[in-house]
Amino acid sequence: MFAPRLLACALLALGPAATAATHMPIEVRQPWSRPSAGTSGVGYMLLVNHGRTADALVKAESPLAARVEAHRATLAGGVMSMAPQVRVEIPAGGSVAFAPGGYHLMFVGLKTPLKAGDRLPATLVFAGGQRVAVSFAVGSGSGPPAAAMGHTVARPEAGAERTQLVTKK
Ligand SMILES: [Cu+2]
Repeated sequence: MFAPRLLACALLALGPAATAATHMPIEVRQPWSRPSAGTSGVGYMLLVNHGRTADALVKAESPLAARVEAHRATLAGGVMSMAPQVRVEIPAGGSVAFAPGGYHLMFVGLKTPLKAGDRLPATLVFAGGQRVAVSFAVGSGSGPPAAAMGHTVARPEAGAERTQLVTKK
């Protein structure tokens, strides 16, 4: 019979994806951004590592920017400076905040200006092999806009919860 065979095919096709979900320890919480300055934009978020081993953000890309860099801002002698980061470690069971005055993503060479209410799409790549699609909500204030609240991008965890990608427009 045709139908049961088709169902088996569908199950086979879904198999690998379901398995991959158990290897996605990183959760991205409240990704948000600010209106662009010139052709540069920023990205803030909280990276949570639910895994039992350390992981690291090693790459980021966006269809709206020429390149995306991880930076760390530090204040020394009253001068704020930014240093590019090759990788940002996230300890096992820990988290790293990307927030004003510290770590942030820098979107270089934006193809379109960002204003409050916009969304900035990006893909984050982790040392463990996980790729997470993120949609940064652009706000006008100094903290995450309402649009970023409860905007969980990826949920991991072996068994307990399924990984889900939520992309609001
Ligand atoms: Cu920067």
